[in-house]
Amino acid sequence: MNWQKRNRICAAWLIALLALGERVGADTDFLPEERVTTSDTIHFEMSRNPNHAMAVGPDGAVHLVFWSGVLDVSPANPSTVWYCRRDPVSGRWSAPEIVDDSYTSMGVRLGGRHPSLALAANGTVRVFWHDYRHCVSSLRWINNIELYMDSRPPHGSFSGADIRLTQTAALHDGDNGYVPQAVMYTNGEIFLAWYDYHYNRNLADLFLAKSNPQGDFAAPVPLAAARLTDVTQRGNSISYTLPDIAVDSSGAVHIVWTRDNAAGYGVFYARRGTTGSLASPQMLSTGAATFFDPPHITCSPQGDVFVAYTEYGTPASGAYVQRLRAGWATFDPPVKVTSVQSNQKHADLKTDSTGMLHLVWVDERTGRAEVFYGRFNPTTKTLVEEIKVSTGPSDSARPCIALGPNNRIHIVWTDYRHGMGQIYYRTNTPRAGAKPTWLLYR
Ligand SMILES: [Ca+2]
Ligand SMILES: [Ca+2]
Repeated sequence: MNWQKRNRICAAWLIALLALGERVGADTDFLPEERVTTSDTIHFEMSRNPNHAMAVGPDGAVHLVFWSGVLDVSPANPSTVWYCRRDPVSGRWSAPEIVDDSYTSMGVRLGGRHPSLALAANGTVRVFWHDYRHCVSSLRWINNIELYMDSRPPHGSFSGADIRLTQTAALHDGDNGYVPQAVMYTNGEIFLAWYDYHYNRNLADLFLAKSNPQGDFAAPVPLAAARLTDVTQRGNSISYTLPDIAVDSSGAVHIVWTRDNAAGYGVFYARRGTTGSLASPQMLSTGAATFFDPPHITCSPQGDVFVAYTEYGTPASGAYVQRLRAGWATFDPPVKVTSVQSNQKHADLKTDSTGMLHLVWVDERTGRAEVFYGRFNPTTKTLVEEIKVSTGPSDSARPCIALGPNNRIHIVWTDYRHGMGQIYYRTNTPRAGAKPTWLLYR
């Protein structure tokens, strides 16, 4: 072989390697994983929908909420809502702080679960969760679950006096509100969505409350005014659960949700205008999302809405994205995020200032459930970068992605490598390019 031919072959190999690197992602700029929780004897996990469990401030500090507990809440096995902060200079995580002061009137701890948070421009963190403290033993501690909030001023701590957001007393024994999702609007108002069985013991409806620009809610929230859907208007037939919300620049709220545990698949979407009521729900998929893997939503600065969900099928379940272009009434057809044929689930997503999508999901292509990150171009409908984020050797679940200053990508998830669930985190070195969406609003 002459040297020219050898050089051509080498060049071809180099180009192929570079192309491969482009396709599968240059993970060289990702820093090592960081373990956030360090107790092997406590089971920690991210919220059922962790889309709003992490926020990154303009200083680069990461604010994170999660919870611990077992399957059923009881005095013997209370739950706990936790908060951690990652210092932007040292890169160190704070020791977890307990957020919920969840005690019955008899002083028995029961706890809260499935938290979300909102980060104000002044650095105040507000945490929202559903809380068991008003439940009673004779009804198995699940008869009156209410929404609570607590706040942490910058450089301060959470209070001992949590704020009770819902205060309802139905005649039935399942007057429960669940999994509040908080989103901050540009003027400081916080939108809070949840599902609640107050009006029907067996069929939940969707609710939405809004704070004032200081982040304070009417407490208790007037439930009738917050009600978005009415189960009697859909024939008392479908339980709506696990809403996720995104707020566009006009203040319109975009909502996705799914069904309850017994009802199977379904991805629903509806828009709530700034003054009106909820538009008629659209069903985006009849074979996607479940009560244990609800859909996620985000809104780009261009006004496009993106929904991510798991489509269940054979031979494998896939992570899909659907786009609603700004001002359009119907979504584009769903697009599979990756062409790899493996089981995928738990997709979460954010957009940057250019409208590029940044996704995380759980993927079983390695034989176990691992967290993957992908950058997705919604114009060409292609994945331009793909990186395996978690490094095993056990399963991972429910990742959440946030974008921060200097194009830092922040990813957090539940990881089972220590037996009990633990919270893991990974970020990258600063990148050039697009800004995270929220910087546009400042
Ligand atoms: Ca507290
Ligand atoms: Ca209640």
